Amino acid sequence: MKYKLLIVAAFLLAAICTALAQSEYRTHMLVKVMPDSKDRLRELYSFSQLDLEAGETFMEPYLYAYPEDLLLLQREGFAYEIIHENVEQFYASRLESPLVTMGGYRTYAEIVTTLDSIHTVHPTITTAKFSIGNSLEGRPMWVMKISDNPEVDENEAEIFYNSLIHAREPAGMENLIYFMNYLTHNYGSNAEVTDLVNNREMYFLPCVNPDGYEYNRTTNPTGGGMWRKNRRNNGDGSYGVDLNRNFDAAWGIDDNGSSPTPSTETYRGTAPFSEPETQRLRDFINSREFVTEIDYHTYSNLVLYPWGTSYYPPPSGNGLCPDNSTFQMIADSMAYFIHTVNSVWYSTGTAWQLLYDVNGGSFDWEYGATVDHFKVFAVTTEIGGASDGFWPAPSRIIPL
Ligand code: 0X9
Ligand code: CA
Ligand code: CA
Ligand code: ZN
Repeated sequence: MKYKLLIVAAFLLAAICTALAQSEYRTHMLVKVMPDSKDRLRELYSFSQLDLEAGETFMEPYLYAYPEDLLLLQREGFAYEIIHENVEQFYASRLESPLVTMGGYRTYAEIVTTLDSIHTVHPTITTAKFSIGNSLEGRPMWVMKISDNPEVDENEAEIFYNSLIHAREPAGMENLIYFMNYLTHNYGSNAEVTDLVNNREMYFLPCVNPDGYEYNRTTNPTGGGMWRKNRRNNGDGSYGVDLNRNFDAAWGIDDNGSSPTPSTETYRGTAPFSEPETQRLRDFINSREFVTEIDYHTYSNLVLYPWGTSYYPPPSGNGLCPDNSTFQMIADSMAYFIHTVNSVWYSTGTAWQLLYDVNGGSFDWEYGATVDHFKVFAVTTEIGGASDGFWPAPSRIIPL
């Protein structure tokens, strides 16, 4: 009898340990994968549990790997090379001293105080920050408008800037805040800036995914956290929905551009707009008249535009939107100006041409859902190169 109880207890303990192990943060290896042909590269990308990102070359992507991922590579016969045994530690080691919060990147709380201080110093061309609603865990999603007569809804083109939909991409947020500072500091002295502020209504949402970003601060307080999704408890021991797969645009049209598996990094959620964060974004966009939008991501040195998936619009489009040439012109001009600032040429194109298929992504809905709102010329910038990775050294923030 005692023996039986002991066995039951042991099983229970094992079950609890598994549950704990699944919800606990695990560090990643940075691994270069070397498939020897394009077919094998495609095969590699078909394993949706693998967190693959751009590498130094197209044929050799980087994998942010758990130990079991290496077993998969071995089983499938992919050559690979471990670059860092613990990429979080590597990121932390090149970030600033622990005395500076998050290795030189603003925390969520610091983003909030930054918005407050911009408004305090420039009250005539900014609104006070306002919330467009709360995240799943109840954190406000703060927005600030920059324009002349900021409290008045004027007849000026409206523009939307946002960042940190992916929690491990803080260089996008620093880029967005740099631009807010640039506009407010140079208003009245720089003619181009003054013209923009006088004749546009620019809205800034620096942190689309506060729960994921705060989670990274908890697990990796000095920076380098690799959490991407929101913090939805999926009920199977896994957490998080990829917010950039949760929009109502070709949502879940295949398992290539997003994943039905909750534990994967591109999990699309249980339904389009199932997540509070995407609902807030949707309602805010529907309440305004945006003509253009940028969402800042990292990394790969790209300017991307719709469509996200190669056979959009469904059921069998060719992946090019009706405004393809306009988008090309916008993206190429952006790439041109980026080059004048930092001497890096960004590649331009649709997500599926330059990266991989994305379904349920934000810009397809922003551009395509014209029953709900204006047609938004929405683009994604992927800032920085493979050596920058997700937490570039702080000395790289200004150049980026
Ligand atoms: O996969 C993504 O969501 C983006 N790349 S990232 O490495 N930052 O995760 C690309 C998104 C393309 N944009 C949209 N389809 N909206
Ligand atoms: Ca105005
Ligand atoms: Ca207006
Ligand atoms: Zn991203």
